[in-house]
Amino acid sequence: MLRWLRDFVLPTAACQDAEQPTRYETLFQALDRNGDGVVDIGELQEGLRNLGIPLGQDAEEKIFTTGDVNKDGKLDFEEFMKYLKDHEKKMKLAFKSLDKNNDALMLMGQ
Ligand SMILES: [Ca+2]
Ligand SMILES: [Ca+2]
Repeated sequence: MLRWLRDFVLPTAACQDAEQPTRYETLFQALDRNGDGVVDIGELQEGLRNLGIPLGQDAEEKIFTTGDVNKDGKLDFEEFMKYLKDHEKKMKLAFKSLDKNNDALMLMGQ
C-alpha cells in the first residue's frame, strides 16, 4: 500500500512545479472568507483590503470580468489560479510594493 502510494504520488509531484499550487491555494483560502470554495466580488474586495492591496473598485471588477470564465459571478480556484498565472507579474509587483512582513512575497514565490 505504501509503495503503491509512493509510486503514485512521487512521480507526479516531481513532474510539476510543486510551489505554485501551494501559494495560489494559500492566497485563495485567504480570500475565501466563508470557505465555500469560491471567491465572490465582496470577498475579493474585502480580502485585498485585508492584505493591504488597494486595487480599487475598477481593478477588482476587472479581475472578475476577466477571471470569471464561466460567468457565474464567482471565482473558483481554477479560474483564480488561471487569472493569477496570466497576471502574475503585475500581481507580484503589487505585492512587492505593499508587503510589510514578507508573507506575500513568500506567497508569490519570492
Ligand atoms: Ca467564498
Ligand atoms: Ca466562475
